[in-house]
Amino acid sequence: MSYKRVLTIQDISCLGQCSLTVALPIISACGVEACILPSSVLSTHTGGFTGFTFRDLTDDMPAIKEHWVKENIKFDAFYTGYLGSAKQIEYVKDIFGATKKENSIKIVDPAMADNGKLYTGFDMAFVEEMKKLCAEADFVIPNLTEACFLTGSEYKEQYDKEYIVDILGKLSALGCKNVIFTGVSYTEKTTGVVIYENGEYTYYEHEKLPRGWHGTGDVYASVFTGALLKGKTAVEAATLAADFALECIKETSDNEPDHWYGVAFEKVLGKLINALA
Ligand code: PXL
Repeated sequence: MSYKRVLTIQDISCLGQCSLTVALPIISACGVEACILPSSVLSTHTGGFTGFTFRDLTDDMPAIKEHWVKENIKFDAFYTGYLGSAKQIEYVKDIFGATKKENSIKIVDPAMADNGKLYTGFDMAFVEEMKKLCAEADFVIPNLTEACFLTGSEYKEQYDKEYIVDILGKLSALGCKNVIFTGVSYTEKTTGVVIYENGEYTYYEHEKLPRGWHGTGDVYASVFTGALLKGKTAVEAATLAADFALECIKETSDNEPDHWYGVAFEKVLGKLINALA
């Protein structure tokens, strides 16, 4: 498998163990070149901190793209996460168009919501733009809340497979080619991920831990991206990402329970490197 180059576009939360501070080390650990385009710089993430700073980098994006075009730089894959504004989504689409190769893979994590609610600072206008980005993607990686916002579905805490399949159908109707649906939980003690690839449903179920942690969606999407680019199938990459995210949560809850704002993924990164070596 040849050496691949991924461009990941999301924010830098200076402290917070999410977005680029997670994507860059994880994709690198997978043995894949990680190029970054910071969409914004925040002093911390927005989940639980107050008074954070926010520097919007939207206006820098067209010039960065132009420079890459001038240098004839192309990417094997794109992975987008938290984007700071609806306008950025438009620029991201321009960057896809200008720097893609014939077979570049587009992975979109519509990072905008969790636990039934949009994150601070997002609105329905942003959701509308995000739908358009998802329609261009080869893989969309939503959690249940994001999938509900994208499809106008009712958010439920308890549900069955029929409910999930209905949402998957609506995501396909939006234009999402393949969906890696995270946090799908059919029983009290289990959760898992649905891999919906070329219309085929595969479910990987694992134990559900009592406490959720911030940033695990970013850890998940980063491992999925790195493993896919390293040559794993979508099912293999999705499974590996689930196992690794679970490992990160266990490590944090067992040994760093006061470390509330993110998972201590660094402590288990060696296992990911070994899994992909
Ligand atoms: O993990 C998603 C994320 C990324 N970046 C910022 C966030 C969040 C979630 O709250 O606030 C800035």
